[in-house]
Amino acid sequence: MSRLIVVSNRTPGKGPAAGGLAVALRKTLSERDGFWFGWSGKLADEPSQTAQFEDIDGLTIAHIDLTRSDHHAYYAGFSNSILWPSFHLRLDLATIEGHWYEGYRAVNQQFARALLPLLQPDDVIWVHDYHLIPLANELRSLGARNRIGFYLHIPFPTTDALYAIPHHNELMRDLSRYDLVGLQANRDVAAFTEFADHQSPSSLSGSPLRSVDFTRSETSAFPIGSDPEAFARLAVTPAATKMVHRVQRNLREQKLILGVDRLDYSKGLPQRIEAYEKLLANDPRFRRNVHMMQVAPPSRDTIKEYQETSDALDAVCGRVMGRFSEPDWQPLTYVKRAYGQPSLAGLYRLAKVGLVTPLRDGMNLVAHEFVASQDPADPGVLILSRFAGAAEIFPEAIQVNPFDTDETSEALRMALDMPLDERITRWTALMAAARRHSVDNWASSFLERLVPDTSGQSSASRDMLYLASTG
Ligand code: ADQ
Repeated sequence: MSRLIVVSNRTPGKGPAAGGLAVALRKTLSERDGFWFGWSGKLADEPSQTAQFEDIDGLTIAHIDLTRSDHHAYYAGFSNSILWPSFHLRLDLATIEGHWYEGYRAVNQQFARALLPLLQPDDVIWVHDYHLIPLANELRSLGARNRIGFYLHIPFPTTDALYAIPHHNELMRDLSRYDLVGLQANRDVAAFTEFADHQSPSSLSGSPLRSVDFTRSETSAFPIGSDPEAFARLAVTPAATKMVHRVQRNLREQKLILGVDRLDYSKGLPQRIEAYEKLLANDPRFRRNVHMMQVAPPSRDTIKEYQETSDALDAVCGRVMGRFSEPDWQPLTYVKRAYGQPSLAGLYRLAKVGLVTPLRDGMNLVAHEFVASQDPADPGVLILSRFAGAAEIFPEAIQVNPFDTDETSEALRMALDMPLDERITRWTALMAAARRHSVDNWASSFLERLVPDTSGQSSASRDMLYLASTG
């Protein structure tokens, strides 16, 4: 079996892997030879020319250091102030500084130069996420002939939003240099196809590119998932139960509504709290009988738009607290810190309602984890944004338009009043879907498509095609 090289912005650190993705890829890598390549997390005066290898909990990691200025332009700049907001259709929150593109390309070139000498001819390379769109092109221009796949964890933008991104044509040309481009949902494949069918006639850079040719690159939806069996087990471990008891002491008979997110403007947090406010305002029988907990640790907090989202959330939480709290009852707990997976699994299991209402999301693994952690005999209800990729997987959730806080408030009422038999029927279908779309199935279906047993085309003939297309 060929070696697998996983490439992502950051390499996993020591200790238990935080997210489902790290766990899944770690497992995939443990089943075959290969290594994980990426940024070490360290900033140096000079960019690393070669990678350092390290064994972390049985996983082979190769990492490089970046300079502070390259990292700023590549990560906080082009990746998270241009690509992230544009791909989430928040052009109003994008900061366009043209020079960040040079840092973004420089880091991708640095990744390619450090990775190339480590490659063997039949290695399979799997590149992750929007930070590294140009990597295949950079590797190919240095002579790499390997099968290279790319997976985009965030939504693919509409054509209009894509046109607003500086150098979008180069980025699309870069994507066409992958053998396989994996997207989260059918909606993303439709947006991608629309761009491919109606390309921008010229680039803004002044040097019009030839139209981008996708005929040698396959694009398809590979919806990511969680490890539902692991979450189901985790939710009843002593560590999870400890969290359940801790929260239950204060909740007593109140029903828990739970939100768990990174603090990010794409997650629809202020709108979610507003919907809860409307529930309490419109239906006084819920006061004292429900409690909402929002767990939202800060992320990317050097970026101004993230600080503003944090301030907006503080303000709306304060307003709801002031409006409805009584000396012996608070409607809301807002926790600005991350919890480990066992504590989260306990919280998911305790909650009667999982409120997952991003304004736009690639998939949203919290929805999967919430479903997997439920008690089959008394499951909670999932309220899900129809703009999360997960909406395609979970039609049995109560789906809402997260911008419409009246609709979300009504969904909360429905969920809190839902009889047990309907909760069980919905949850049974949701859990079956979570199992079908487990993270293991995701990784194996992507890799099987990237490296079919009978590819029908040798790497030499692919290479001829590639050279012909690039002139
Ligand atoms: P994220 O935007 O980070 O990921 P999400 O999928 O919801 O979003 O969560 C990823 C992981 O982070 C989950 O395993 C979750 O448990 C964990 N997490 C989230 N909030 C947490 C909290 N408050 N405390 C502790 N852990 C927390 C990006 C895309 C998503 C896509 C994933 C995977 O934006 O759309 O689903 O990648 O492809």
